[in-house]
Amino acid sequence: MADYKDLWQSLNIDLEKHDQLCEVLPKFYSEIYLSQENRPKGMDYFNMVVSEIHGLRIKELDDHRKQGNKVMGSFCVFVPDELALAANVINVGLCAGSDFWHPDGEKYVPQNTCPLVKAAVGAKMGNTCPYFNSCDLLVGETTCDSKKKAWEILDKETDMYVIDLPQMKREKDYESFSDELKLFKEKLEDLSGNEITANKVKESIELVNEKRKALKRLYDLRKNEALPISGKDALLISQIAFYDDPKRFIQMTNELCDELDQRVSNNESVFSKDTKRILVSGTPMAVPNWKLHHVIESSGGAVVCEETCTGSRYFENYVSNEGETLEEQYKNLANRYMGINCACFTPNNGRVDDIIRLYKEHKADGVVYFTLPFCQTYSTEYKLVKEKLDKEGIPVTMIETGYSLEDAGQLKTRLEAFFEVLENR
Ligand code: BJ8
Repeated sequence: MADYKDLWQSLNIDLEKHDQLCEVLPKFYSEIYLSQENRPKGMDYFNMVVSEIHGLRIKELDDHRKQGNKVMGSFCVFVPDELALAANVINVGLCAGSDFWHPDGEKYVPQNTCPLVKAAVGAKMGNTCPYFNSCDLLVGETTCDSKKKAWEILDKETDMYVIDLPQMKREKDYESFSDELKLFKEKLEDLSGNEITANKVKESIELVNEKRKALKRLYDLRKNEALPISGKDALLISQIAFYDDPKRFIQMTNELCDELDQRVSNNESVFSKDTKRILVSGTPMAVPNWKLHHVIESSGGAVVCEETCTGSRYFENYVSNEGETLEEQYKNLANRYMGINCACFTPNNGRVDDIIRLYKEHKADGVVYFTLPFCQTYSTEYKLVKEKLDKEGIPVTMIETGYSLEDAGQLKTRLEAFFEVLENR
């Protein structure tokens, strides 16, 4: 990575602490990612993005701001990129996936808080993440209690806006979310000084749908018997989708998929035939949380799909571009976003239907239900999911694990035992 010290300093980054983070990431990445055999050539781009994780993209955000434009950060797949893009505001995903940020987070939130929230608070309050410090606005949402309280803490530090997400899916909830989108549009106009018109929203709906299509193409390739890409690599691409430039991301993902198409035609797989095909379902995995995928794929399994927010929930279903007026567009956006089946909704029966559908489409052998510690919505929902999967004869095991690598050996033992059960079915 080039020298970005001046840029980081201008963003008020704690350089000493940040150096410690920059030191560990390359080794960690190399062990988990670069050690894989037979990776597609198209992963070179994504390797470069990681090697420049706090460099190139931060410089692009800085250039954008220097041209008088704004950058916002968000933490959830319910925050619509389409409205941000229509205001020429860059939206970057800020969920944080390392326990490096926990000590700073624990100064503000209880130790027994979801690791994702704790890390996000720590990254901002400790000034160790240049993405947070490149944002003119942070946008939260009312999904879970941990997040709602975290917004109040971050609000003291920076400009914070919260979208009120309904927790049920009745007609009035769709209308209420549509109204929220209108308020969010006004906030973005205030922030950017740019008017959001129906034409601009139309263009951005098209662009974001293209991004979803590229990700869907990648995921569809993982339905083949011959797996052209590892689950780890697919996860990385989904994670990068949250902060990369959308046009470049679409191009590079489609180029990679061209190569993967070729691999599929040649019946070329990165795993041997007896590898157990696993659907991972549950809470999101923010960069650099690659632990579970790494353990699965070094214990005789291959992850063939993620029913998570860093997976199918991020890209499935498109926004209709039929609307000609802003009012119609808010409704179309609300229809797509309210269709996401997050455990923060009650009831949330659509999620288990998604799990069963994806399990079948991806020809999985079993489901690993993943939850971060202290995430009550996802851990409680496991019981309901398991009951339905049992009825369908779908094997499932639950893994609750945070960001620390200390339990990696234990996880490996548990997963090997699960794969043996799958083998003997
Ligand atoms: S749509 S999963 S991104 S809320 S894991 S912070 S729920 S305690 S991240 Fe999420 Fe949006 Fe739902 Fe997806 Fe809370 Fe659970 Fe932590 Fe979570």
